[in-house]
Amino acid sequence: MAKFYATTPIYYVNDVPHVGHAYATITTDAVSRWHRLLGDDVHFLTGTDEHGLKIQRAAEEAGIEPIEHATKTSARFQQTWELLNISNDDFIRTTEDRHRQAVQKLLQKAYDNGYIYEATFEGPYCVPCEAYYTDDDLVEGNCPIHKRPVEHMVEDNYFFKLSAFEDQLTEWLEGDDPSISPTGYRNEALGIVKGGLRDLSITRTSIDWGVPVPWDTDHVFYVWYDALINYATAIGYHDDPDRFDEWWPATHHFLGKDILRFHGVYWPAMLLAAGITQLPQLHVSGFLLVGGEKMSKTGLNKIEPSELVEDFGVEGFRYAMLRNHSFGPDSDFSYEGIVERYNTDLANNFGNLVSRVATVVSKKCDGIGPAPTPDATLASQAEVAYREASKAWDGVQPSVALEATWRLIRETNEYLQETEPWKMDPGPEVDAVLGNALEVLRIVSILATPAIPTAAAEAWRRIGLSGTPADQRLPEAAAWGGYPGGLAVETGDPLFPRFKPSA
Ligand code: ME8
Repeated sequence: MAKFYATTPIYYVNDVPHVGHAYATITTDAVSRWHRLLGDDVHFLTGTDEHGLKIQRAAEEAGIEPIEHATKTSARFQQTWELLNISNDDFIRTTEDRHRQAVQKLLQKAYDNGYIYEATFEGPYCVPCEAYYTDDDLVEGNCPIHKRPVEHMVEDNYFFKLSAFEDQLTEWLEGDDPSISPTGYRNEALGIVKGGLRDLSITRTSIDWGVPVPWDTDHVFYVWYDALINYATAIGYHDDPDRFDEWWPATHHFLGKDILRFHGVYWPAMLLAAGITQLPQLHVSGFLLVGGEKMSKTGLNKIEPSELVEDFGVEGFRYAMLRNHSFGPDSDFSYEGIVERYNTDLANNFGNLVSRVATVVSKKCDGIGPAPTPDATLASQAEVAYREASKAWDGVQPSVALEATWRLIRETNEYLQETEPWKMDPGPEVDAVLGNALEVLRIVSILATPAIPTAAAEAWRRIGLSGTPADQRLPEAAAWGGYPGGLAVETGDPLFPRFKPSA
């Protein structure tokens, strides 16, 4: 069985989850669910990044210990992912013992292999980034990302010989494997490597909120070098090497473009330094923007995922996030965009198709769903939808996959509009039309499962099928003709009631 190990970034606990985090996690969840449909053995990891100065200061401001602060906020992330029906198999916190041990083991290996040395470091530091910059990186003396003043720091610390990996990283990035997608981000990482790599300061003595350096306990590892290792920790790097060896080659990191440098340059070099030569695949998204600015918890545009769930339901929110934002480029986020998408695709198209078909089956076929016909036009349209959706999910393009799926729904609504089964007399003609529409609903329920698993399962149940669409296996389950006919079809409340913004 093919393996698929999917990871989200682990989120900082200095503040609560926002829509940008939800976007990253929902995308990873949907792609993981797609791989489960393919029958892959999936391991899906998310978690929280709890060390570093940023967290230490946030805790000080709140007047509590860092661990207390981290535990509270980490719980907020876990609750949000539960609310959003995220199917993660594990949730890692970097303050866990399993993680401390893995960090120490991996970096000790890099040290033993001669890739870590001690020196004094001095330079501008941005606390929100948790990163040192050079004077050249700064924009008018400010952090290039946060546009805020930096702090001047002087520290004795350990350095990682990043400069030793220029050739290996270039080879990896230029190689045949799609190491980083979309390609623009691979080129960006390549540009960083080709621009020349300086060694990195990877430890701190100025703070103690971190993982101690095993060979010199006055130091803790700087938060990023601790954080990246979470991906190795969770699959047994420290305590179950066989498990690690099984999963590691199937690693897919999902991340935003803000942390490309860490994942596409530093992390692969750290792995190589520790003797891990198989490098992960990266899937990089752009930012959701509000009024042209990156959406964040500190911006004016702060919107909590739970507020959107209140208005659109879990699946309305999930669907709109996946469908409205093409994975890769920056994308404008708007509330109105969700309203429009929800009403058009979920209420008017999918929801309407489910109710319409059930109602006509109840009137014309005594509530018993007929079987589809083999030569229906819809059969070839369904085949195209499957082919396109499958290619798009494999290539981490949820918006394209859902568009292909919803095209089939629209085509089926049009088919009903043209054939008007509600005007037909009971008999073989109406049976054929409704059987075909039911077969589309069966296929669509499977294809929509990564985005809207609960509504898809409900549609599946209403047309009389047993089990759930998530239990089906692709590609076989998408083949035309799977709806057996003779099943009791249920009418019910609208799956997605039309949303009317309150005045
Ligand atoms: O960087 N649009 O954590 P973080 C789209 N702890 N995605 C967004 C977004 C937006 N406006 N804002 C955030 C960290 N994200 C580190 C990661 S991993 C070893 C350590 C998403 O809490 C996006 O995926 O700042 C981004 O990369 C991630 O949240 C950063 O989350």
